[in-house]
Amino acid sequence: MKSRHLLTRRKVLLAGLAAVGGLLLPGCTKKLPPTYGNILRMGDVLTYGAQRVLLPGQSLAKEYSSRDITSFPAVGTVNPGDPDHPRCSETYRRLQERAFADWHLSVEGLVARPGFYSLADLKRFPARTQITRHTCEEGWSAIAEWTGVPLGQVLQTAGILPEARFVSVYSYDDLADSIDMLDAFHPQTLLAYGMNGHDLSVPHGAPVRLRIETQLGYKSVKYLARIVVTNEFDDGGEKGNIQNGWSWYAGI
Ligand SMILES: Nc1nc2c(c(=O)[nH]1)N[C@H]1C(S)=C(S)[C@@H](COP(=O)(O)O)O[C@H]1N2
Ligand SMILES: [Mo]
Repeated sequence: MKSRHLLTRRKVLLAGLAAVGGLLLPGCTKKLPPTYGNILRMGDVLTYGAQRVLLPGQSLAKEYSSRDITSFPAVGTVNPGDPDHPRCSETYRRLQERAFADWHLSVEGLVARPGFYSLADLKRFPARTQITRHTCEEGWSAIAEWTGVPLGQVLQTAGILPEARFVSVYSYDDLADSIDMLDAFHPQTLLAYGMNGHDLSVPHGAPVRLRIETQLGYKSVKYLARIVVTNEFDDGGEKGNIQNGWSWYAGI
């Protein structure tokens, strides 16, 4: 049983490598990341192509047990409402003062029903809780329990249109990022409002952050303000990863 499994995996691997090799052939363009064509982004082509071929469907990131939960540093922005923060947000500071009672997430773009979702609205969806390892590009990792609503459920409720290809997200500390539909509808991709059984704290991205368990830590954008469904790739300009030297696709 075990060896059969291994053999199957090996076959899949070989098929996968062959397909990656064939990435540049016409007809395979959907395996290319939207950053294709920029020589500095060749890493995206390989990791995106390999993962999209080797991990067909939606294989899950490993989930842990509560015994495995570790301490978890907060990095990058730890409070966008702090006046000393270089990208301080007055709006965020006011939302924080009222314990995020006035916070809402805007869902717009290629959806049939654009609109705003309050924290209470998001908590009315069936919740998912998962204990996963966060891996930061800077070389540390940590395990926590996350609770939230799968992003795919919110997108489905908003009525995603057939031509949609990407989901862009915008944060209160003025970051912009995007993911493709496979990651947006991945069952472990959450709009997370809980961490280790508590409301998400400000240092970890209150009131709602993304959890993208299929990619490196920086894709799990904190302090969400807005989600835009698009069919055109937006690199986020100065607010995006690419101009700041990071890959758009950071699969793990
Ligand atoms: N809005 C926002 N999201 C962000 C960041 C940030 O600075 N601002 N940092 C990213 C990075 S590099 C990592 S490793 C994780 C850190 O999450 P944590 O602070 O909960 O550990 O958030 C990611 N999401
Ligand atoms: Mo990170």
